Amino acid sequence: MTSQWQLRAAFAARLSEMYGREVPAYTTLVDVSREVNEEVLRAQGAGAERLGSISRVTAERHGAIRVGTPREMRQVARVFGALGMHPVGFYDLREAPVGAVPVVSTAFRPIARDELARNPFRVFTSMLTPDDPRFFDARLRAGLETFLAGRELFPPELLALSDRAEAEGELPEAEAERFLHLAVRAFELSSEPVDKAWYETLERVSAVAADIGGVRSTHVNHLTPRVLDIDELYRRMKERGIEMIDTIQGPPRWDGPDLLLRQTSFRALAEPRAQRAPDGSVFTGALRVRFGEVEARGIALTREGRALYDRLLTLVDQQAAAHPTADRGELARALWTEHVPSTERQLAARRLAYFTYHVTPGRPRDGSRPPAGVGALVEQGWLRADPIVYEDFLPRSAAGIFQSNLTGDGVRNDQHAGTDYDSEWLSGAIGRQVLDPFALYEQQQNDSLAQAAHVLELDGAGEPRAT
Ligand code: OOG
Ligand code: NI
Repeated sequence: MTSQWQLRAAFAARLSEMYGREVPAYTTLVDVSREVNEEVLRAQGAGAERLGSISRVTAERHGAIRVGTPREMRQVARVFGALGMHPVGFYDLREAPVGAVPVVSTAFRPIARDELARNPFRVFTSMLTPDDPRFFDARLRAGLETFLAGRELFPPELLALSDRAEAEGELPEAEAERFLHLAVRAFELSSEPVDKAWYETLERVSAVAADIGGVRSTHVNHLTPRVLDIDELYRRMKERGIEMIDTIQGPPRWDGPDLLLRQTSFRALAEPRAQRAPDGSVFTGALRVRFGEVEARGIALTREGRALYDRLLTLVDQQAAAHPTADRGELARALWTEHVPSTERQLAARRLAYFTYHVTPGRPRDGSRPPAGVGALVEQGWLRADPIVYEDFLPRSAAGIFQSNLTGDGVRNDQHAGTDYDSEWLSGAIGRQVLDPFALYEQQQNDSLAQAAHVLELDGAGEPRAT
């Protein structure tokens, strides 16, 4: 029998193999990431594994895919459900300041601590919003809906196997093999010719819309390895002559702990794709939609921590606008240094970041009472605090990633009001509850505190309280 986590790990590995064949520059990115990770590990020792074991980090990937309709979203949710991945977080990328990104998104990922440790594979999954009048007029909307209704992304056999894996939590070997084969194939780049005129009609509105609704299948848009030093990786990719986007998205490089998520990418490559001209002839053209991305992950922030992050981003924007020649990275670094606590201890004390707490083996056993409050317990060596790694995405970075790789800006007509979507709406569309990432981290933190309280109580030492 192959369990869900084994299916997930195998799927991630095979998708990686497939994507490496399709996009060779991806393999370079993986190689350089591994090189950098090994060096960081050698230089820092155990410290390098503070936010995940090296085996987890080495295998860690996120994928990005794009679908067209709630029906396709429900289907892909079944495939990911087979892999123990749940929709977490709602991202609305339509409000991006420039460029037309007519999608709303969620991330499918494992949620339990032990599942994440086994393999944290996650997929940023975006769904087109054809009914948003800022992007699509009634005619284009109808055209898109008809086109999307007529395609099948996931064969019935794959969906049936998915349901079985989800219901039973595992698959027999032969079925597991078949499931993996069909699942990987569903995300390969299709060789079916793209209708050039239709694709271009959509592309004028939005390159993302064309990539989703202009073709009769879906494909991995990128697959992202995790690296322990993204600044070093960025340098090395440039050295190799690979054209990177201008910036590393997310928090700046600074002297404090890694926080949230930093990402960068190389530019979308022109890939040969079969196309059909209006006269019916088929030729090989080139489309530029897929790219390579890499990321460094840091500690998950609480709502308060996240609000601080968002505030600082706004401040960086304001200062950058006021000083157009200044280096954005420097501006950000200065603001971070001024406003963000530079140690894990302070981040925990100010409740800006999430940690799990564990009773230390070396705690006093002389019958002395533990102090009240988690802070004091950690301070006096009763508890150890381990940071919780951020498993999700950042809307602003995601919008940046989308935009930096679009061929044209497209158009968004802000005369119209946009269609309202939120997490609840998406839950309804998917037919599964879209989970709140903050609640998941908080739960992990609380579970660890409850566990610690239990251990201390067994020792007759009383109970740690969260305040
Ligand atoms: C998704 C872009 C967002 C990320 O890592 O933030 C993303 C896409 O291009 O489909 O992958
Ligand atoms: Ni990505």
